[in-house]
Amino acid sequence: MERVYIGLGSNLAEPRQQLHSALQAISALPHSQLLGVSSFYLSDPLGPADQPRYLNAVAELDCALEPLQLLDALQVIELDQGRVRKAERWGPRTLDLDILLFGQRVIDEPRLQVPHYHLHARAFVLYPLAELAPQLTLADGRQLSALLAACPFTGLQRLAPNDTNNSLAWR
Ligand code: PH2
Ligand code: MG
Ligand code: MG
Repeated sequence: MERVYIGLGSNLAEPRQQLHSALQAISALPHSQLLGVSSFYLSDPLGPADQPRYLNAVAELDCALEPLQLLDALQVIELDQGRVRKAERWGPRTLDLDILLFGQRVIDEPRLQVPHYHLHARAFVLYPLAELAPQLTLADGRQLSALLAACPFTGLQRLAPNDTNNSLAWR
């Protein structure tokens, strides 16, 4: 089993429902156990500005799948929830599931780069991740706390737990 963190994002077609459905599907993944879910955060879009704000969160799991098996399973969930892959980079999407961290592994393959390439600079990833793993150290030795200190809490709005109704139910 390795400790895995998955970033969830949606800015189309009822983002809150998208995240809840995705979490249900993640909790049913084989050889995996969902351990926790961060608060949900509303975030200004990174990339093209003419798209709705995103709803973002991070999920923590123990996973005995291989990274590419997990990626396959997450892409099935994305497609099940109406994800259409478009050419536009960073354009709007119903559901995006990104493997942020996979234990202490460093993966650089065409389909998968771990740690996720922009993890260190994205407030909508770092703040929810820090709720789950404030003491985290990345494989390259960087401390999550140091990354957070360098990443202002801007364009981000943390929703109250009873607004998202998620975290504790998964523990
Ligand atoms: N995902 C993107 C592009 N831009 N912006 C926010 N706020 N949140 C996201 O999850 C996001 C984004 C591509 O994956
Ligand atoms: Mg993404
Ligand atoms: Mg993605």
